Amino acid sequence: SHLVSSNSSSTPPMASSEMEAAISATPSDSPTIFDKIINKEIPSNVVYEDDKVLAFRDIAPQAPVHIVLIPKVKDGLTGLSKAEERHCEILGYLLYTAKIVAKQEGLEDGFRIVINDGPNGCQSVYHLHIHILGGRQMNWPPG
Ligand code: TR5
Repeated sequence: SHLVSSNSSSTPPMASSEMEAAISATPSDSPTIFDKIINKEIPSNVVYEDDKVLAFRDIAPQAPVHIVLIPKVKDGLTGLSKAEERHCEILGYLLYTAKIVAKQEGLEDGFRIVINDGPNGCQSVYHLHIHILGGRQMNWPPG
């Protein structure tokens, strides 16, 4: 017979914070928090919306203006590294919309666009998104 325990492997149990980090660091095509934001199940501070994209203020802003811009339909685009030729139209539209949002936010002195991809890119939400950062002098190189 074999013993059954809640932790039958030799790996020590994970703390819930480690579990969360591991889950968010694991690229997956599962629904993310952004689906709930798109569906208005979770409130967000929307700054731009149309039929294809949604832009809202980042909950943990890294600059005076920090906006997250996402496609409403993920279509497998968990991140830029998963882009296929069929995504070219929405990818172009996202960049164009980033410019519209930057202008709307008064970032005429310049701004920074960031797409984090995968664990090394520090991506935490696996639904493609463009960060729009501005309102201060940005640094180069980035961290
Ligand atoms: O780290 P990456 O590049 O994947 O960017 C994900 C971004 O989503 C981070 O800058 C987070 O601060 C942001 N984020 C995460 C949540 C969230 C959010 N922005 C607005 N509202 C949010 N809600 C309600 N929940 C989040 N978990």
